[in-house]
Amino acid sequence: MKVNDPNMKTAYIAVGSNLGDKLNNCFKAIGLADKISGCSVEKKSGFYRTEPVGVEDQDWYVNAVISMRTGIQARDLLKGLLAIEAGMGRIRDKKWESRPIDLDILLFGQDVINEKDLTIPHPRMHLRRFVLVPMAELVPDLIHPVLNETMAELLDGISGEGQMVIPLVEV
Ligand code: A4P
Ligand code: MG
Repeated sequence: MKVNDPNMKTAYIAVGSNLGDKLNNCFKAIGLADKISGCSVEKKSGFYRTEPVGVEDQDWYVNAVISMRTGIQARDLLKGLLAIEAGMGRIRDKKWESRPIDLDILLFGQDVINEKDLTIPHPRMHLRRFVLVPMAELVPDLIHPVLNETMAELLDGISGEGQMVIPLVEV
């Protein structure tokens, strides 16, 4: 499939890790995402250290967002991402809530999908600084297809309480 094929869409994927070598896990997952058939990674946000949201007693996460050009269906992209998660394993961990990698589809073009195993836009993306800070960095003017606000506006509208997001400076 050609890169400028009009059937191709831009998908935004949230990348997160709070187990093991978190930054390296994110790099590895992004490299593998680029190999999903019919897809290529286009842009990457910076990486951030982020306070765990909605869970008690967890280690801080490393989070980022990537954009992908994709000519496949959202459902097939999800399959590819779930295979990467499975391949990167949770083998040495006993509590499955922490994980070496989490890959969520945030947006898939301007598509709105409400299926049993797939909800797009991601139902919690607009509430989360660990998603909106990297999204506003990458595409501040991109409009959320349901809420009709830009990423920058959504970020402005949420409280930072309990949601620290700190740029990670690589050493
Ligand atoms: N699924 C439905 N819609 C989607 C979608 N848009 N993208 C289904 C990906 N998957 C989607 O996912 C469970 C199932 O959701 C998938 O099999 C798919 O069919 P999962 O990733 O195994 O489960 P999860 O991540 O534990 O659940 P969920 O609901 O995705 O959790 P969240 O809401 O993503 O929260 N704090 C910080 N700072 N950073 C984080 O990254 N992440 C979470 C996880 C909590 N707190 C966090 C972070
Ligand atoms: Mg998830």
